[in-house]
Amino acid sequence: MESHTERILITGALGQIGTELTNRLVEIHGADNVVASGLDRWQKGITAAGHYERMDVTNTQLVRQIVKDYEITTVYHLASLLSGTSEKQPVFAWKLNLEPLLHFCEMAKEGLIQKIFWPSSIAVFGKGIPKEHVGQDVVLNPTTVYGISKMAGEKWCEYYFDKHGVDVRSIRYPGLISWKTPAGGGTTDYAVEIFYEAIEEGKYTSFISENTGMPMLYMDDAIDATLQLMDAPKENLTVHSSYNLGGMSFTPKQLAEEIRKEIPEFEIDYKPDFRQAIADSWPASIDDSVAKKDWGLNYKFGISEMTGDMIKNLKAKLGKA
Ligand code: VAH
Repeated sequence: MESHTERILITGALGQIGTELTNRLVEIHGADNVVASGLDRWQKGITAAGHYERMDVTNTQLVRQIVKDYEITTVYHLASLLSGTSEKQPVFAWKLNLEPLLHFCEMAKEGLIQKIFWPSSIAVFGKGIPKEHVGQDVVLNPTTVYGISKMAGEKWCEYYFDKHGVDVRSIRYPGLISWKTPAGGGTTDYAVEIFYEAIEEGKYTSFISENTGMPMLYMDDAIDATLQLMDAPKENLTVHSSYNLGGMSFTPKQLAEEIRKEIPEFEIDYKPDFRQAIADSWPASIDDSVAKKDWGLNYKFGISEMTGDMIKNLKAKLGKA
């Protein structure tokens, strides 16, 4: 009898999203049905997956072999360079952020895999649109390497759905904040670093200016949203590029004020760097009503709940409880 068990491959499994998504997928599907992969050597304790493969996602032959060997049905393809890093390595960013996605879509077209999740980003938005409450279907005019690569990836997702019925699903994540994995070269990662510095040094120099609002999301809500989208009946989905997801919007100044409620002596100053121009090109807030309608997107963490949870868990992680 055909098995209906999902066999899951996660690329970028040791990254910011991958670390937490892997553990949640193991809880749901069992360790033996989850294959974590990454460039790093096996890092015991980071991931609960039953299998780990050291895999360069740009090595298509190796990826195909792993998909076949483990009889993978579902791929969470997270491996990517983020915005800050991509600006420094545009050609490699294009290769890494696009080619593996294309190959996974080809594998799905061939019937080798059944379902794909791929993260896009609010970085696909750029010039010529309002800064606030940006809608699902506005013109995409990214001005960063990362945003251009994510816009192209969204077009490939839409193409493979329209032409070949490939079940590839995607979310335009805002900045993601978590305590389990350190920041990874993103423009929004000031909102991760600030917590480490607040706890360890009592002060932080932000590379984003004080009144720059950006859409942000706590990782718990990001993982919940990802699993909600992947569990949604295919016929309910009306977006086949990538769903807007807005989370909460705040500025470095507002976040610092929240941190001071837990660490009163915390001090912040501002020295914007090259990432300020990236942040200025992005919206300050997002309209995610289509995701709420299609697959029931909701949130549990606002800025206060997130700040409290981050500081509690980071203090324990850093031995400062
Ligand atoms: C970045 N954290 O800063 C990512 C995200 C919306 C930004 O895609 O590059």
